[in-house]
Amino acid sequence: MTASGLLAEIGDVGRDPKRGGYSRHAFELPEQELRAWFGERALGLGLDVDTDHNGNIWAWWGAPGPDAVVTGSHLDSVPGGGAFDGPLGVVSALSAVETLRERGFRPGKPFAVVVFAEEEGGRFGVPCLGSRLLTGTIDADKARGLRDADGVTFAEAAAKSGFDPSLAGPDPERLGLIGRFLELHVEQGRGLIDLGSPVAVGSTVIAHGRWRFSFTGQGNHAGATLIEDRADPMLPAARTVTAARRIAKSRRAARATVGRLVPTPGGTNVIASTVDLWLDARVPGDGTRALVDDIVDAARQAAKEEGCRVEVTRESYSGDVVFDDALRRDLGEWLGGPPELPTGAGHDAAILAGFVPAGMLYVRNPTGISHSPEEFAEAGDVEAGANALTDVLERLAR
Ligand code: HGY
Ligand code: MN
Ligand code: MN
Repeated sequence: MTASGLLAEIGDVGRDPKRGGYSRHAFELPEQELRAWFGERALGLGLDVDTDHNGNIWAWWGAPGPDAVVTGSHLDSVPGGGAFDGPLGVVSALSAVETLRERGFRPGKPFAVVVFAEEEGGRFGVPCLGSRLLTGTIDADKARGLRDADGVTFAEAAAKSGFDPSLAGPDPERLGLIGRFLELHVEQGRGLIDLGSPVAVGSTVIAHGRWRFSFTGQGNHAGATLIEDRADPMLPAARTVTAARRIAKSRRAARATVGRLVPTPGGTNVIASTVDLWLDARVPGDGTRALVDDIVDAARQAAKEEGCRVEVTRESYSGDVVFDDALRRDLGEWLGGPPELPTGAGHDAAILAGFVPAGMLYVRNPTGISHSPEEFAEAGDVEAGANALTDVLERLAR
């Protein structure tokens, strides 16, 4: 089945009627449905499927072994996300295996298709949670204690889904099997539109992190409390949002985003007692921390002036990543010299790049938009991406 056909098969899983797009979060029903779908499709291709202690699914073509060629991506989404971010890499990998089988190809090396868990951090707040656990780049106890918006911990959710959370953590044996990792992903930006090419090779991923700001004031009545008698945490929160934009704008290529802001208790006629907001900050090179420090200073100043307190917690951080040079060159040569693109989006391939030779292929997205229902890839480009992946996998797995 073509990559587009496989995408269509899951086109109705996890649709979010309120936000639009898809909400497919770790261990929730839609994601469980996608896991089952992937398992069935992989088994149908004669792959042996097993899920590791961190919730990552591995579909092996032949026996697991060292120097394995591994490809894949993720199936979870951001809230209200697009149809391609994650699934495109998974369906293209399945389609590549089917095409290689039809060509009578048999891998000369161990070969696996992998689906990483909780890449978006859409439920537990830390992106690439499955690949961070696999590689030991997150403390397993910290991971077990991560809570979703309802206060459910990762450990509780994992246990409810049949995993033993006490086993989550670094898996050096499995990681050690990977000889090369290659992730195909829809482009999240306009690079390929302007370059007129359907496919690109990934070059770098910029540093990025997430910080939680918790503002505490005095909850009170919206009508009975004079302005001068208030300690309203919404004010320093709002000032932090605008400060983040002002400060990021003053720095080359810096990005600072507040996409999530939660007042408690959240009543229309209630002055909030606390307001939590999450800052996503990204700067190429080592400028992220300095950017965040300035935003934190602005937040503290605003909190003081409004008679509120603020607590800032770093929830995740990944430094700049440059993909494996030799792999990047091979991909470029084998694909006839497509463009090379940097990205501001994080990926499991970037986590793995710290441990194994890893690379990425991007597929043109004519809207350039991602993390939104408007994310898109034309069927022709989806097939061009799947064909490119098939060709390079055949060479890597000879
Ligand atoms: O946030 C990111 O960059 C990725 O989509 N997880
Ligand atoms: Mn994403
Ligand atoms: Mn992604």
